[in-house]
Amino acid sequence: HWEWQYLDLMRQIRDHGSERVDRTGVGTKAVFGATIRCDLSGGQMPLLSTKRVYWKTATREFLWFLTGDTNIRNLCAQGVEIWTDWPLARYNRETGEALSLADFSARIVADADFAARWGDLGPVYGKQWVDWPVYDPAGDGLFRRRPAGINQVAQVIESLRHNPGSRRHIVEGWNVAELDGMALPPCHKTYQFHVADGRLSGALYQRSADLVLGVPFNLWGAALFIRLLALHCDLEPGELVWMGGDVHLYSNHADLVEAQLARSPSGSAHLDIVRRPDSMFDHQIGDFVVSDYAPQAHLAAPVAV
Ligand code: DHF
Ligand code: TMP
Repeated sequence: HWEWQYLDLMRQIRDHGSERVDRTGVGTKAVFGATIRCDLSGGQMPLLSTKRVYWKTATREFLWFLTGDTNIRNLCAQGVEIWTDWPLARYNRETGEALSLADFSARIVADADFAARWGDLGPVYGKQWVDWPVYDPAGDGLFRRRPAGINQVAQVIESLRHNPGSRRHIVEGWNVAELDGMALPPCHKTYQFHVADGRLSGALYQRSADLVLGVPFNLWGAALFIRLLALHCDLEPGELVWMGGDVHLYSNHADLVEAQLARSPSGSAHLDIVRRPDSMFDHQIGDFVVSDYAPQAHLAAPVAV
């Protein structure tokens, strides 16, 4: 079962990881460099069974990336709060208030001006994926921003369709010039796709990986990316290769790690994409149906901000 790779990595970090003081101050144990491979053929997905993973939330996040949106307002309006902590921390820091997440989120949804002022994460994933900014020389030593940037996802769809043998099917989030403006520099930073024998495989390089909270979502998102590209390029899903740089366990997840390591994988979840809109950018949450998913109980964990 593919999930043993995840559990073995978790055990490896618990037992042999280096203790590191991290940006958040929480503290981690970490290893550097790890791989998880998962076969996606037959519709199988890397959805953890040893705890419930909210795949609809992860799917909503992915669809939000595809719109190019970087404001949390559309997520909050759908009840998705996985990005709310970072704008909230900034709001409370800069105003001196102590707004709760629920109140902040409600205000983001109710008040468009407030959302525009406080809900934006900066030019994160969505922006770089579908609207990577381009500057042309204006002739006077200055540069002018093109009205529309590069849609890397659309370009990869084109290259997969017309030049499947290419080794350049890449979607990159790490825009060096814009890192300063991002709430968090991209963690799942590089995707590469690969066609062989009519099958589309994908690799994700994740520079920094919270194995407990982030990685379950990132595995799902990367597999969904492959499935959607395969659907729209008439290819069969191949394999997901996940590669982590700094892969860590936060010290305040220790109890949860023990609970999860006491469990064994059960069953294997499948995803059906039940509607194929003309464009990959026109999917809705109802297009995604998961079957054979009977996970063990959810394990709640605090997120390090
Ligand atoms: N920071 C840190 N320290 N770890 C992260 O994983 C992380 N991920 C980010 C942004 N910053 C981060 C974006 N992705 C959750 C999952 C993914 C995610 C952020 C948060 C999370 O809290 N998941 C919980 C609850 C999900 C829910 O209630 O919908 C989980 O148990 O999966
Ligand atoms: P860092 O920018 O200091 O590396 O902190 C980012 C933290 O968020 C780190 O614990 C990794 C985690 N993370 C994920 O694991 N997956 C994600 O998709 C995101 C956005 C963050």
